[in-house]
Amino acid sequence: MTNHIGDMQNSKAIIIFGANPASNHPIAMQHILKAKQLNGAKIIVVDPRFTKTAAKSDLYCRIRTGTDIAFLYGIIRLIRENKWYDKSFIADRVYGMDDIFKECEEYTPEHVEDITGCPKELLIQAATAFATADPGCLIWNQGWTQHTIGSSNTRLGSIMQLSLGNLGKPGGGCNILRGHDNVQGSTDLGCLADTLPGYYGLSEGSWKYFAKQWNVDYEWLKGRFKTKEMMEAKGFSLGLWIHGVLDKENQKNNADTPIKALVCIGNGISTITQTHKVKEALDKLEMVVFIDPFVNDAAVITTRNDNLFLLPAATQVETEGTVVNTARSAQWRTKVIEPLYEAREDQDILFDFAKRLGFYDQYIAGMGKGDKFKWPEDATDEIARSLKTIGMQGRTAARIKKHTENWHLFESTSLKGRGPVEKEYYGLPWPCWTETHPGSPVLYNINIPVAQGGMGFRNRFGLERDGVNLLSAEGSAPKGSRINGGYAEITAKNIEELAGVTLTDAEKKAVEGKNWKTDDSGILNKYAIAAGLAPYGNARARAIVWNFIDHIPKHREPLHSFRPDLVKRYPAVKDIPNHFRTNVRYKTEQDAQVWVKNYPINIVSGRIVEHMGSGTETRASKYLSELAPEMYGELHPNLAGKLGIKDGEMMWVYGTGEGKIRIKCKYSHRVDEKSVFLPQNFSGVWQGESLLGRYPDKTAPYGSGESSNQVTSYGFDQQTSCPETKCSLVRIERA
Ligand SMILES: Nc1nc2c(c(=O)[nH]1)N[C@H]1C(S)=C(S)[C@@H](COP(=O)(O)OP(=O)(O)OC[C@H]3O[C@@H](n4cnc5c(=O)[nH]c(N)nc54)[C@H](O)[C@@H]3O)O[C@H]1N2
Ligand SMILES: Nc1nc2c(c(=O)[nH]1)N[C@H]1C(S)=C(S)[C@@H](COP(=O)(O)OP(=O)(O)OC[C@H]3O[C@@H](n4cnc5c(=O)[nH]c(N)nc54)[C@H](O)[C@@H]3O)O[C@H]1N2
Ligand SMILES: [Mo]
Repeated sequence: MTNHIGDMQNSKAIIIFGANPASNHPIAMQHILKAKQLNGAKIIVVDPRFTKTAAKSDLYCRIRTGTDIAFLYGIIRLIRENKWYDKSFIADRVYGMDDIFKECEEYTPEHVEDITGCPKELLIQAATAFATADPGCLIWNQGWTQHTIGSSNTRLGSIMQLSLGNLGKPGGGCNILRGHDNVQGSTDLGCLADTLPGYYGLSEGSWKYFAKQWNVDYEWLKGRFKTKEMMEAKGFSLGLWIHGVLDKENQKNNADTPIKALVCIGNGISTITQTHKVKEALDKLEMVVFIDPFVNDAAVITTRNDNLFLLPAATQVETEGTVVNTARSAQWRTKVIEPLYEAREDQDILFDFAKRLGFYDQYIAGMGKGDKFKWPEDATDEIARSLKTIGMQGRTAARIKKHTENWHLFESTSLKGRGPVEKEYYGLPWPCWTETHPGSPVLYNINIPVAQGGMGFRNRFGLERDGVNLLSAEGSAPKGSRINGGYAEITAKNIEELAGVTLTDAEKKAVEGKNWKTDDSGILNKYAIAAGLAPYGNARARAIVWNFIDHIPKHREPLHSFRPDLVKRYPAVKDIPNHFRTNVRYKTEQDAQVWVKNYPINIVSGRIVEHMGSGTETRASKYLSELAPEMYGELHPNLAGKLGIKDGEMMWVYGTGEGKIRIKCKYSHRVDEKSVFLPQNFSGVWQGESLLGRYPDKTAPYGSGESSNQVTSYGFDQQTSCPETKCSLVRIERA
């Protein structure tokens, strides 16, 4: 999220794609409603389902799932045609907008209507309301990311904001609402298959940097991997790990080794697609461990009867440490009670794992205090020291605690503090470059100095591309900058010239061979910021990503498309070998059959307000289960009528894979006549059979139901490998 949730109150128009904050982010929704009521903001919702959020909007555009790119190009075409774009922002701060303006040509309102199903008048109204408002805020969430082209959705949305100059200003921005309370924190810390903490890559240089941060020997680290090649290769991702268990072909990408054991900590496994395959994989592994305060729903999905371990984890009120919200602000969480019964805090379980596996000393070495470390403060400070790429240096445990203790002194629409936290922003949103930096509430804002949270775009991809300068133009540096225009990322080599300083011999020695991402001394950041320079440089935002499959975002029909006639014009990419160690099918899956012939109904997938994620936690609540006790599918009465299914009757839903579910039919006008809405929050029933008897005594949830992911289709994002839960076809019959 470039801006923050309170900042939405500063908007004049808010366009929401694939998010339903009225159900899923009720706090964010309050800020959105305040923007509407107090600031006159127009609210536009683009969603295949008429949600509770849509009910509060000024304009609702229903589109077919997986067609957001066509809709966005339709908006961008209108922006170009009507000259609503921000000419100087594009000229000074963006690379590659010409290619976007060219690509949008084919997306006339009529053509967009044909692809998306949204009447062209609505597209024009939405584009007009959003593009003529200043500033306009873009919100998205999982309706955009869980697609084969999810990464293209998020890129094109951001490009739309660039074209309007809506980045770097309060009330604007690209604002993803996201999921669990610490999703941002967990990706910051490297809970990803393709990065080290802080989004450092997997190259030898990054590993060597972290060996130093963690106080361990690089050779020792390397020795933990089968080969150096594996150490530097992307791992299996959450969506794809099952293929490392089940398919010999994929194991070739994993040094010819099958995955043999799984430790699952804080994840509901029924929430990835193809749950029937997940079961197969769980059954086949040699050992499975769940670390969870509840009985993880996957533990009853598997029918293995040995080497299955449930380790009771403490809940968040029984533990302490930082969480990071979607807007990059950190908060200190204090322990309310000691863990009850046999439950143990996650880190203690992991420390014990490390002891028994023989690397405990190395595991804790980064905190630099041997066995005398203080948890979680010393770990927080290690994070602050090491994660320089996102500017975490200023986020020490002491500062974060002070912010949380004084949270009532911060103003919510600007995040600005008063009194003891004067001139700082709540939770020190990163980048927070130094221990005196206030944090950065709005990314890429050049109207304030770097020392006060300003910055341009990062210089990450070289200085020029095909003869075009990638640095930003004259006049587009943050306020108070020593250099008026663009500049490269700060290194030991250029600091003297760019910051206009002369380093002492001792300083030179301290920073030798270093850059802003690797300098432990803090000298480079200190001088850069004193000269008004962002340590990561000042460059153009890229509309063209030459190292991605699609250099600019392209509409591609879903693998299981409702419109085979459009597949020819907008085909999926070629199959991708070794995509997160898995050979992933795209074009061959799309062409395998005319899917819609046998599976004529489109899934719209999403959440309900009563339950969270797999529902493991919330379905254990008697009262929430009373409100939403069972799984269902929403069908338009006209479609249900055609299928001969009455409201409240049971129906079988068959997926394009081998999965099927037996669920209740709920008549609803929220969906169109070709779709079924399936909530994602149930588990505990398997193809018509209850699994409740498989739970250990007295641990079965109050509410249970079939998991929608039995019937979501095969498909993974072409860049990130995120499972495509949001585009699937099914067949429905009366049960
Ligand atoms: N009550 C509750 N709150 C939650 C959660 C929960 O389970 N329950 N989960 C939390 C988590 S982990 C997350 S990630 C967030 C998710 O928050 P959201 O992203 O808001 O959640 P969803 O309901 O999955 O999806 C949002 C919308 O996307 C729409 N959609 C589906 N396909 C498409 C498409 O192709 N295009 C467009 N434009 N829209 C589409 C759906 O109709 C839905 O209304 O919520 C968090 N908050
Ligand atoms: N069809 C469909 N599928 C989807 C989605 C969709 O929209 N549609 N959305 C996707 C998204 S965005 C998400 S995030 C996932 C859902 O996300 P998941 O992470 O798969 O689901 P949760 O139920 O939130 O699982 C969290 C697990 O962690 C446990 N837990 C809670 N607190 C702690 C703790 O402190 N320590 C430990 N060790 N464990 C803890 C809970 O008991 C639970 O078992 O679903 C994904 N799948
Ligand atoms: Mo999520």
